[in-house]
Amino acid sequence: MARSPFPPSNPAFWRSPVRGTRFTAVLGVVLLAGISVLLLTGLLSYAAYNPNLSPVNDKTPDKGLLGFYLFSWPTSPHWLYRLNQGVHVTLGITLVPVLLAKLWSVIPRLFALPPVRSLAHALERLSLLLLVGGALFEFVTGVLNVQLDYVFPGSFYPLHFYGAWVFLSAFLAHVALKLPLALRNLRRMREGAAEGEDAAEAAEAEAPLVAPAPDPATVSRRGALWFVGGGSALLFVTSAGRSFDGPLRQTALLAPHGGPEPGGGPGGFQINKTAASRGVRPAETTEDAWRLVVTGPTGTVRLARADLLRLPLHSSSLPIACVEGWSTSDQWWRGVRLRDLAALVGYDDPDRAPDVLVESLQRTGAFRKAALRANQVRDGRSLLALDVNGEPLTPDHGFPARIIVPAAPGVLNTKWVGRLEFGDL
Ligand SMILES: Nc1nc2c(c(=O)[nH]1)N[C@H]1C(S)=C(S)[C@@H](COP(=O)(O)O)O[C@H]1N2
Ligand SMILES: [Mo]
Repeated sequence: MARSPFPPSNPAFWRSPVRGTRFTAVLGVVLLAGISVLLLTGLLSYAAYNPNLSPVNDKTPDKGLLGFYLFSWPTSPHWLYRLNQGVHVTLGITLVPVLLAKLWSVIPRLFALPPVRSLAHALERLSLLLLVGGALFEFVTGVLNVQLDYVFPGSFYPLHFYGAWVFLSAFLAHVALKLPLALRNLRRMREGAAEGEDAAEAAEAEAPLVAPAPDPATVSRRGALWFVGGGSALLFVTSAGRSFDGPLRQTALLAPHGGPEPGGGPGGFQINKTAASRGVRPAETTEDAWRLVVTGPTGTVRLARADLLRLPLHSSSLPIACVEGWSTSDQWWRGVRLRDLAALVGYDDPDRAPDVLVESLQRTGAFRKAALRANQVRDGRSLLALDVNGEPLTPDHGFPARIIVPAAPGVLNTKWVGRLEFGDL
C-alpha cells in the first residue's frame, strides 16, 4: 500500500497486537445487546414523563412524529419506573468501558485510505459517523446528567431524546448496509471454519484491523477482553447501589449526593433537593401561612394542613425513583387521595377524575410544575402526602404536602405543593 504523508493512514502506524476482527466482534455483540436495552428503557422513560401533557412536563420542540409511540404510562406495578431507570442508568454506566474498547479497536478504519471508495461506501461512512457520534453523545450527556453536572446548553431532555433518534436511525441504516455481509459471513462460517476465516480475511483486506507490524504482545486478546470486562464489573458494583437505600447505597461510590446524607429516622431516605436550595422558606409553610389551593369546574377550595388532616386519610407504600437512576425503597406515605381532592372541585365520580396540573410554592428553577395524567389521578394510591413513615413530612421531603404517584418518575412527585388545578390538559 502506498505510504500516506499522514501517519495514522498507514496501517503500520497502528501497532497493538490486540486489534483484530474477532476482538471487535465480541465487543460489538455485547454493545448490540446492551444498547438495545438502553434504547428501549430510554424511550420508556421518556414516555413515563407524560410528555404529551406539554408544555409543562416536556418542552421538547417539534417532537411531532417522534412522539408516535407515547402512551399513558401505567401506575402498576408500583416499582416499574424504579426498575426501568435503574436498568437504564446502571447498564449505561457499565457499558462505558465496552464502548471505549470497541471504538479503540476500530480506530485504524477511521483513517483508512481512500476515504471514500464508492457511493455505497460513502453512505456507510456517513452512517458510521452518526452511529459513533450518536453513541458518544448519548453516553456523555447521560453520564453528565446522572452526575448532576448540568453543563449542556438548554435542557438535558431534548438533547438526549433527539440524540437517541439520531443514533437509532444511524443504527438501522448501519444494519441495513451490513446485513448482507454479515449473513454471507455467517453462512460461510456454518459451511466450515476454514471458509469462515476466509471471510474474516476478506473483510480484513478491505480495511485492516490486525496490525501488519505489531509490537510484541504484553497481553493476549483474551486478557484484554477480561480487562474491559473487569472495568465494567467495577463500574457496576460501584453504581448499582444507587437503586437502594441503607447499607447497599453506601456501595454506590459513583452516585452523586445532591442533598445531605439522609441519615436515619422516618425522613432517612435520599434527598436530592433541599427546601433551602429551592428557596422555600419555613415562614411560607406554617399553619397560618400555607393554604392548598384546589381548582376545578365548580370553583376554588382553600385548605390548611389541619383541614387536609380532617379529610379521609389513606396510606401507600411507594418509592421515589429519579430519572438519574437513583431510587429509594418503598416509603410509607399517608395523605389525601388525589381523586378525593378532585371530588372537592366538581369531579364527583372519582373514576372520571381528569388530569391535574401541580404547582409548587417554589418560585424559581426547574420542576416547579408537573402534570399528572388522569389514570394517575384516579389510582387510589396516588396521594397528596402529608406524612411519611409515621411522621409529618420534613421540610426537605416537601412539608407541608408532596405528591406521590405509583410507578411515576420522581420528577412528577412535586414537593411543597401550593396549587392543584384539575381539568383535562
Ligand atoms: N418543588 C419541587 N419538587 C420536586 C423537585 C424540585 O426540584 N422541586 N424535584 C423532583 C425530582 S426531579 C425528584 S427525583 C424528586 C426527588 O425527591 P427528593 O429531592 O426528596 O429526593 O422530587 C421531585 N420534586
Ligand atoms: Mo429527578
